[in-house]
Amino acid sequence: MSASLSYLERSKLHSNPTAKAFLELMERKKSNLSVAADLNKKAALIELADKVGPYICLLKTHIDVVEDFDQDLVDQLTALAKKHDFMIFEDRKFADIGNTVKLQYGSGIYKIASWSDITNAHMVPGEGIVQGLREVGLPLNRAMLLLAEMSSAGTLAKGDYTVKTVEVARKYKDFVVGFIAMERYADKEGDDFIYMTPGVGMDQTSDGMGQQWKHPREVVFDRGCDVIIVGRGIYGGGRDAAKEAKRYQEAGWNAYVERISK
Ligand code: 6AU
Repeated sequence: MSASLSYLERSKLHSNPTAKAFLELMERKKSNLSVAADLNKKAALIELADKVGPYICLLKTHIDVVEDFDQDLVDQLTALAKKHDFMIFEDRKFADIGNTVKLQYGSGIYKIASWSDITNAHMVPGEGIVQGLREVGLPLNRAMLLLAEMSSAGTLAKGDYTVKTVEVARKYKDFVVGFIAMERYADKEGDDFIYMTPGVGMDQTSDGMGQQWKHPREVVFDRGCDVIIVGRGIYGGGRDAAKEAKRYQEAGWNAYVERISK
């Protein structure tokens, strides 16, 4: 059912303030594009965020690959998020016991919970990982995605693993607002999960290292997902990142409009 509703209508179904604000932002900005900014220099990351900022709803970071990370990077990214009206998703892929992920999320060098609106986690350790992250994230109004599936060839996140992941998400809906997934699963009464899908590219289908890229229309229209996550398709190979971001924004948004109008 959720797949046929607008992002704005769905924002009203969420109690998590970040999920609500994120769905409103998508509608306001006409963007379901997240850029995966996998760059290892602070200046390059800031430059990319500023260039693609007008076209995205979400900037996805891997903060631990930045060689010259400092608090100023976080300050500049959060200022750009305000300037261009996007949110930040640190793609940390937590994967440890509850007590450890609490420390990894809230402290250390990166203090992810202090600046990242959304983060994600694997379900490998069991539901304690959600409990630990939720303890830190909920008081800060943060939101989380569970990795229910992956885009890479040979992924073990499938079948029963995916089904169990969705069950855990339903238990902690105040914090787990969606999934990293390759397709939308059957909605149950009361479900409204946000589906974010990596492995999106319009010009190539594979990177030779297991990544598998699909077209935005296939992801949003055919598979019913909500957010396209695009990295190298936008900034790779000397591409003009702003131009490509606009192209992906239009492709993603058109597929969404087509989906909710059918
Ligand atoms: O478009 P790309 O292939 O350059 O970048 C894809 C981005 C990378 C991956 O770490 C991430 O998406 N990713 C994820 C996420 C977002 O959790 C899961 C997955 O299954 N595949 C994947 O590529 O930053």
